[in-house]
Amino acid sequence: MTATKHELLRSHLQNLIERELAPDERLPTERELAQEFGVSRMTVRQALERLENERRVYRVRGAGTFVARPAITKSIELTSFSDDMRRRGLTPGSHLRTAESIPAGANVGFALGLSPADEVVHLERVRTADGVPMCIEHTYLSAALVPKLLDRPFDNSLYDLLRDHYHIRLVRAEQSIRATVLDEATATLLQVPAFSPALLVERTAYDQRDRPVERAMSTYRGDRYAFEIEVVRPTTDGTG
Ligand code: 16G
Repeated sequence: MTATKHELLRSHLQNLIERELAPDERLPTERELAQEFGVSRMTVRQALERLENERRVYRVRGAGTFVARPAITKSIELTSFSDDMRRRGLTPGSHLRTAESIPAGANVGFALGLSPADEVVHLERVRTADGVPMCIEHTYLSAALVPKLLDRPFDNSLYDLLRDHYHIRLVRAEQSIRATVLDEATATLLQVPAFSPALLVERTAYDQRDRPVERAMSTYRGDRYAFEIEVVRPTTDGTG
């Protein structure tokens, strides 16, 4: 019985958010919803809190609950270099410098859940935006998951290739960003002076089955690249 009321309330709210109301429009009050669905205000509040945590609504103290704008930013999406550049209005490019099959070694093996002797595919690519080098990328993929990758000529998006040929969709990643300076060889590839500042981004990306598929080290030139990261304050107070 309660479950049914609960479900009705949820689907009603969903419908309001997705179809009936526009962003920034106000939802009915907790009291109105409680009355309409014959549930306690606490139940309504919990449903709204859940939607708030999912960032589908936002609440303004003393004013009510409002439909949130769909917020899609780089920080909450796992994007590829190609996606990132296109979004900035630039044309992504790639020069493949190395493509080889090698033993994983301790660090990459650890990240990919392999033993050090297991084979990985290593790709080294200079990534460009409108033809300008932006980043040097070393990518390691578990060889068992991408058979014959090295036989495929590819000079575009790795993530597209993984999706289209291997049915691997990368859905989440653990990532760290560190400041660094470029050694001479890397600086030459990026066409900047040696010892220029750079950002080193290390990523372990997981597929839809939560298998670690990719370990990547991307070195971005510091003068041309900024990471935009959205941070959200957790909502805990339950006021409305
Ligand atoms: C990004 C990823 C890299 C991935 C690449 C795929 C970071 C720090 N790195 O550069 O791990 O291999 O995108 O891009 O985000 P692609 O699909 O354009 O080849």
